[in-house]
Amino acid sequence: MVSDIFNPEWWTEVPGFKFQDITYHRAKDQGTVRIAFNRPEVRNAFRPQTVDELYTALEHARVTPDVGVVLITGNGPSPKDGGWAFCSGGDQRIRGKDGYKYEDKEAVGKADLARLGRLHILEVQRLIRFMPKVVVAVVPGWSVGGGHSLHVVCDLTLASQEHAIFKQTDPDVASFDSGYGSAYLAKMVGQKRAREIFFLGRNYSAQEAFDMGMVNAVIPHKDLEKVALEWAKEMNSKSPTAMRMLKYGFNMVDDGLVGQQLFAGEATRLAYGTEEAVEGRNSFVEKRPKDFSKFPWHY
Ligand code: S0N
Repeated sequence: MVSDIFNPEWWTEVPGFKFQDITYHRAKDQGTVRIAFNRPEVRNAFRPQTVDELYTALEHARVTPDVGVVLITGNGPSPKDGGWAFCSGGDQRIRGKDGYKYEDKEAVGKADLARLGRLHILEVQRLIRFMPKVVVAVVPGWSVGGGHSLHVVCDLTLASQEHAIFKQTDPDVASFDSGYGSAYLAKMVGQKRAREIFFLGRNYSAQEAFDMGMVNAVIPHKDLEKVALEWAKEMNSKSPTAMRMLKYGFNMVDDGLVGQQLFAGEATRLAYGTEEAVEGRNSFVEKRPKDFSKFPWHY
């Protein structure tokens, strides 16, 4: 699978998975993984299976201790017309019916009611947002609808100068991401711009998206993969603890008590490594009075 944005010599397939709708690779020389939508013939639209696979790969990256950076991108070009895409959102031929074709009325009665109409792409958004690693959207083409919201929720976005186009079609197809996709976007580009993006649904180039503040860098298409790996390598060289405390610090102001919980969880993990915490635990286990007298009340 050689392409302008994928040089197989730089990557190894992550073993143990049989994915159909995505590809999952690890960089040969660093703790970076690449998860790519692999449905270029439909501009990398996601169906329920795609979302399940994406979640599985992201969760694997989350729990792999020597992975610090996750690149999410879209394979291409389309075999039909050569078009490039990051992701065009939910597959509109299969929507709200948990994989059953919209027009297949017979199938509706047979669907698993527990999963019917499940918007589990939102679970993917939360995993990206809450995982203590840096997640980068590498946008080689269209980033549309739910695919636009995915780039918004990622920590950083790198975009192809020639082919990236950002567009929000949600109200055209009667869907609405009223969470991170819109409200968090407004934090990024401002209220008026965010409302324009959703209410008019126009196309924005990589440069326009950069000027608005929702893209970190505009990169010549042929260099997109190389530059993404350079950014990832630089971030992977930093202190993992500092990076995750920073990510949770950035998130906390917008994530309410869940944001506070994640930040506090990391703080607790750090505190457990101190002698003071060891004294607290040991005094209980050894059934003796606790003695915190040697630990100062810092000022
Ligand atoms: C991406 C666009 C702008 C590209 O336009 P372009 O370059 O002119 O190409 P096309 O000829 O339009 O497309 C090429 C082929 O790809 C198919 N295709 C493209 N996007 C989709 C899609 N999202 N779903 C299914 N097929 C898609 C085209 O049909 C075409 O196929 P052929 O060659 O066979 O004709 C343009 O394609 C576009 O506007 N696409 C639709 C974008 C869109 O509205 N997306 C949905 C937005 N909403 C969401 O994402 C919300 C999430 C959601 O829907 C959902 C997700 C999971 C579970 C449930 C839901 C739910 O809401 O119920």
